[in-house]
Amino acid sequence: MATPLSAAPSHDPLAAKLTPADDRILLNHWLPPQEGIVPRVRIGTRWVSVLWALPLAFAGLILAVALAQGLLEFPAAKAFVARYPGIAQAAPSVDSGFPWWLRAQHFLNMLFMMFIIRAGIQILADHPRLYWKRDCTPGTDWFRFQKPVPTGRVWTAKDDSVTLPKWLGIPGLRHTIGLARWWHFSVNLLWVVNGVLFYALIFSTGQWLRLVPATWEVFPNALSTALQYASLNFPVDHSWTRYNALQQLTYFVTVFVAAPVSIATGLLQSPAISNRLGWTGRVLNRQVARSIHFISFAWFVLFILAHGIMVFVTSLRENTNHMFAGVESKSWAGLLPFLLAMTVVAAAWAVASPVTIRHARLVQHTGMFMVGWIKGLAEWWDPRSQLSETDISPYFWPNGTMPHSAEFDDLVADGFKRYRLRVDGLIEQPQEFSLADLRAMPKQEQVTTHFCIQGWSGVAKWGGVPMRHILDLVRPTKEARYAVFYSLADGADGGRYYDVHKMHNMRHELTILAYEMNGEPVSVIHGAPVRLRCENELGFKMVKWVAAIEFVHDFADLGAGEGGYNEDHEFYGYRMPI
Ligand SMILES: Nc1nc2c(c(=O)[nH]1)N[C@H]1C(S)=C(S)[C@@H](COP(=O)(O)O)O[C@H]1N2
Ligand SMILES: [Mo]
Repeated sequence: MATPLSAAPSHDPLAAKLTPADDRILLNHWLPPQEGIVPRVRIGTRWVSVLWALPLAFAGLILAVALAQGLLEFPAAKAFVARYPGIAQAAPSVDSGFPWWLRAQHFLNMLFMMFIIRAGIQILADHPRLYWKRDCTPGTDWFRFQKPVPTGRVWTAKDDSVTLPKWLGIPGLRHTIGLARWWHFSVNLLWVVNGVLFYALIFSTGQWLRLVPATWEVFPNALSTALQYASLNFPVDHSWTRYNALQQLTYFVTVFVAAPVSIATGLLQSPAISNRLGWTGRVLNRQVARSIHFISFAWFVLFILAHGIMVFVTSLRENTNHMFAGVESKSWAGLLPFLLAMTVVAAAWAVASPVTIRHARLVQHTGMFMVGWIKGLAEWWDPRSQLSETDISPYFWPNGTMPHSAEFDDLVADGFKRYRLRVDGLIEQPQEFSLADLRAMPKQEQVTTHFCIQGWSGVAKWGGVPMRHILDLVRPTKEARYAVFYSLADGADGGRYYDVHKMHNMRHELTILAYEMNGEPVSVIHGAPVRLRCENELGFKMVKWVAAIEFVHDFADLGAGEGGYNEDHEFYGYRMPI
């Protein structure tokens, strides 16, 4: 039988166990640095360092030059190049030059990409492995810059994260995914707005004719251009009016393939979106999406490198005149604006990490202001997607800070017989439930994917009490706007782990208090005796080892007031369905 509590205590003792958190990253409290390794790619059963790409590319380039020069001695090859000089006859020309808006957008794109790419690498460093399968079983990764997963000990996803240099990642410290995500998503939004405007403007002005191939002859012409570049006898340049076919194809892929693919595969990594999409979300599951996202990132990096080099080696003066001054001339008009633009990018590059470390809370709040509303909208989606038992992952990464207290050890020792889940706060019926009480309630089972913010995922079957049932029993008052879940365990930085959810999140069909995982009582590592499952959120919102649930009107006075332990201490957002 549930034990009614006479009245909600005026001051919650668990709330007193929360810790305030600093608004900056305190280096001596933060997860200590850990080196990764040089990135490796798995080919069959062998792990090959990506550094091999350097000598291979060098050898490949020399070979390409030799081959192209040799080939162009043949009359047939010469005839081919004469017939397809690089720009198709039928390719339309654009005679409005490079208007100011196009030049401004090009500059903004460059600035935004610097943030997006660096913050993206930081996010990857929080789980420095890529997989094709949703399960993330150790050993099934195809790319990693971390050693193999150690065996014979609990190795959490947090243990697995690695440090990046501060000039590369934003902000470069280990496990700063919370802050990196604010940068990545906020700047992504700006980048998407810039991109949508760009699409609208190029299609309404005829500038699109530069980018979209209009004839099949683009392919032989692209081959011909590649041959000419490789022979070091560069094709004639008419980029003021028309790009050569190779250039056009590359730009086309970047603007119309890589960019949309990046956006789609980014969004598909979100629990709310992936779960909502059903079949698509299953085929393009989080790890497939994450791997493709990485490949399109690699395309962007190679493109930027090649593009940058070509700007210099073809004609820096003419190219910068086009893109930074909007003139077709041999003057120096574009050089100064170009250098200014590069200075702005370099300055932003230099300050991004130090500013983020010093003003972490500001970065968090700015990010919430920029993209928090989009995340909030996605939270309203019912996470309908359920999988079947055959989908259950053979391995499920553990994560978080395990309980270390005599209180918890005592509970484990007697099989949680003395465990009580306290439910109080703004409800009509404050009460305590034993594990037996919970087991006697209606049981719901669900096979779902877990999405950890760090990037890994795993499928398990969870069994427990629907939160809807608990709500019916305790009857929250009208004032209750949030449910606070307190853990029996502390968080990484001391003070109780806790997390806050909006009420509507508690009414979702798949929100349960789980006491079973894959048909067995939940293990201590995974949250015994009871852990929350809230399938439209990222993993950190699902408190393990739940001690109490309190219904409140506001969470500003709890901990540092951000709505949860990781929100307070690691600068995450409290609504995280994306
Ligand atoms: N009490 C508590 N709950 C927690 C955490 C924690 O550190 N402490 N970590 C969270 C994170 S980040 C994740 S991804 C999931 C991991 O659940 P699992 O260990 O069952 O995979 O638990 C969440 N719940
Ligand atoms: Mo997580």
